[in-house]
Amino acid sequence: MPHPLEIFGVQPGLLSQSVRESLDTLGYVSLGRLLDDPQLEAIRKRVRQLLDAEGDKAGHELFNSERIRHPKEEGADRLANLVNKGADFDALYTHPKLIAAITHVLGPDIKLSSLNYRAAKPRQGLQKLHVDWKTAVKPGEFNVCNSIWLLDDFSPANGATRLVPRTHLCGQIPEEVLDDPLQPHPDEIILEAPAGTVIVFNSHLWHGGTVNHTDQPRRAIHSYFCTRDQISQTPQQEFATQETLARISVEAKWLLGF
Ligand SMILES: O=C(O)CCC(=O)C(=O)O
Repeated sequence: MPHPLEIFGVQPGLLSQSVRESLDTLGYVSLGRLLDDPQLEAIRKRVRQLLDAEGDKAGHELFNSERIRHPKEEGADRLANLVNKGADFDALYTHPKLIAAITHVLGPDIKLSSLNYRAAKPRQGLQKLHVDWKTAVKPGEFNVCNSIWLLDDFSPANGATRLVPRTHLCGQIPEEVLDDPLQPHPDEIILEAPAGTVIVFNSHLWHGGTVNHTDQPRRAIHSYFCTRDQISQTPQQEFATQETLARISVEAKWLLGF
């Protein structure tokens, strides 16, 4: 029986050496524009429908989780549990290049932790520099890895994500060493890339949202992975609907932890 990663077509060589080096040394990499215009338009349309339909409840699966409690964020709109909210989102956690990058960081035993939407609202969206883990870890002992699918062009003007390169290797977390994690960091970079791009970043890298200075929301979907031994942010097996299970592949089910 081949490992599910082989069935996904995840083999050495799928990622260039420079991509692997960037993940290792800087802690992040752009995989380029993996969504074309029709895919992007379909995803944006579905997101608009969900925001309208869910109203004040949008993101409730994230905020009400008994497992990993996520504080409600006034400066951003959220949607959660996107695995079960339409086929248009399937590619965002099953794309072979994405899986190759995630497994490069976490090793072969991964699963999807959550698939959520976040949009920095106009003139809001600033987040503290943070990591997506409770404590500092030793370099190489990584438990979580994130990716961000850009639904809009990202720029310093519209609340793009900031990252502090190489901090996944520093063995420290921002809240323990920074006087004010809300402030700009001298070494931070702000992502700039066209809509449709996916950026993979080690979740132990210091990162956070910035202020959206425009009058349009800055939209993105986070496809967030952990090692299989961790508790996922969304209980994927519990939440998986009959419709999802009938639609997705055996490999996708494996990624949900089945
Ligand atoms: O959407 C972003 O720019 C970053 C979001 C983030 O890091 C988070 O919500 O933990």
